Amino acid sequence: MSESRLSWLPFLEKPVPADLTEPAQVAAFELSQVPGAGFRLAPDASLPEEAWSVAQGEIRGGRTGILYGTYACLEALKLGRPLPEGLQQPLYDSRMIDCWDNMDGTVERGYAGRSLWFEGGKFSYDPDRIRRLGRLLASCGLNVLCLNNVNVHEPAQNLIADWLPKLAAFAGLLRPFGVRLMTSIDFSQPMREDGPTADPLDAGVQAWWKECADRVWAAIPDFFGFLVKADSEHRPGPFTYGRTHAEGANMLARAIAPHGGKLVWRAFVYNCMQDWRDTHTDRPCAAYDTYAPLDGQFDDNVILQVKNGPFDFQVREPVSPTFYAMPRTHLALEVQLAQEYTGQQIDIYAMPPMWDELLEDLPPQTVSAVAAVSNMGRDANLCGHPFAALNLYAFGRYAWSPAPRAAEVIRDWVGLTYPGLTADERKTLAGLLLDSRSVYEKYTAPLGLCWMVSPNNHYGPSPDGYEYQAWGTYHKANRDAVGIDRTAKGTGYAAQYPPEMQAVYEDPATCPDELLLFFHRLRYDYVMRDGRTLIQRIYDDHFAGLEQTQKMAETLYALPLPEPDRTEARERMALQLHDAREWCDIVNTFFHRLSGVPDAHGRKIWD
Ligand code: GCW
Repeated sequence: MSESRLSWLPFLEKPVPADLTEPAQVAAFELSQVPGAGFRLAPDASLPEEAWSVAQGEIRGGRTGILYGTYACLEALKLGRPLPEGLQQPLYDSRMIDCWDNMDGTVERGYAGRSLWFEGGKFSYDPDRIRRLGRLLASCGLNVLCLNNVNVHEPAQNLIADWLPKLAAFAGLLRPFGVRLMTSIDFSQPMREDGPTADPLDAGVQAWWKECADRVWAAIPDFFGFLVKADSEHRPGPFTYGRTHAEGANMLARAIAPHGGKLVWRAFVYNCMQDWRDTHTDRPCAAYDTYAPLDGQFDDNVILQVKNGPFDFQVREPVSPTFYAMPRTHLALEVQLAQEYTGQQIDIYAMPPMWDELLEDLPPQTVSAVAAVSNMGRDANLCGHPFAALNLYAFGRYAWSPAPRAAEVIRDWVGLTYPGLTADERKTLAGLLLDSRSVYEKYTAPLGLCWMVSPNNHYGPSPDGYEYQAWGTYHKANRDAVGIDRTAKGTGYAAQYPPEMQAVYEDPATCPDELLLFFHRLRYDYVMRDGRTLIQRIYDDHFAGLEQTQKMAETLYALPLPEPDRTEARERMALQLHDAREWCDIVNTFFHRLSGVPDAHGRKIWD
């Protein structure tokens, strides 16, 4: 493993001494690594822990603030930018990375190798690499790491029991970097330990969790909290006992509240055993239906973590309506850096443009925390594809200060990561990354048509793969039409939005093209705003996506990236090209066979 590949900031390559215990010491260490940086650190107790400012060569800050200030100054120096001015403070207190690591060393939906800290049913890691990981997370402002899968597989339920000393040692490695630990827990844990029930209203269960919390916080006083996936995809939860999710979450929240712990409860609840013949159940409605009526019922230390979008991390979905429906609840936005549905770190897919669009619909103040499913693993380059680290870096930037600025963030990451490229080459790479999401969307799933991926592994095209399955993910293409009617005449999903948004989505004439088939069922001869028919637009987008991928490949091949990034990026590009062709041909053939409508430009569609 080449250690120099762990980071976008070259100074982060240096080993981290084991005896750093305080953020200020870490910051001093980092500065001492950079000749002539000329800063003085001035801890300032009057500032919030994470805030900082810089003036006249002095970085003033709260406890973790001087660490963040140090990284920001080093970044600015490296990019040849002026130092940030004024008081800097993150908008959200909790900027979380959720790792879906299992103790056997696998990572659910992991595309960057095996777990960085688990192997063979136990902890297994290089402490220096974990310190460098802490430094990397701090360098982009992230401060909470959940280290195990939300699907809690044996023996991970013991992380908060027998494994506590090891968990505490792990927490100690990240502490100097201002990163706090969280674990995913199993709601039925008292029963796994021979209790008769996990009913949240049962006094014995409440006492069990309280005792558990006391134990955890005694071992790790700055432990962040618990993350819970309940009543979702066969995980246990309060529904078993006829209790609401507010009752379930609050019971846990009360056990950890005396320690200042947070209870992060996922809102990813839907019927994953749907009969495809059932036209009344509509999966995107599920989170809102379950949680909106509970607004105001959650305790203050509960964070309700809502997936965006309402389905499940597809290439294109409308913003989740649950965000507008719960003003009296602390909501966290959950995004997925792991490219489960977006190319699995084989295809190039830069997320900032997607987040810019999200921020247009969702003012940052609508939520009070952010979380991202990690894309990290044991691969030498950390994220599988050399460019996938951009998404991790960018998430940190957006989490600290959410504002639409994809081009700037991408440009900065390219500048920090590939300082050896010329300005023109860096511009070319940044442009390629900026366009990558739109290209991927075109060859895979244009117009808001989701779920044409291969079942289970979620990579590559399979237009009917999910059509007759129980997951609630259908497009219902027939010889005349495609899409689900989610308007008032259909499933009623659009009515979950505030009226002004609903009005836009209800009418195909005002609904944005990229969401047309998410909200509407339309005939192939439906004439779009640009005068093309729907079927022609489907063909055109897929052909355009393929062509643009070919151009992207030429551009990439011509860039003198340093090794081994050059070789890795080229190898993955060859796969992406192959897969883009599969997507284009298979989806176009699928619709051509159904509709019998020829391509207006006579391009090759296979029969
Ligand atoms: O989309 C699904 C994924 C599962 C994942 C689940 C979730 C952790 O395919 O692998 O399980 O989402 O977010 O809980």
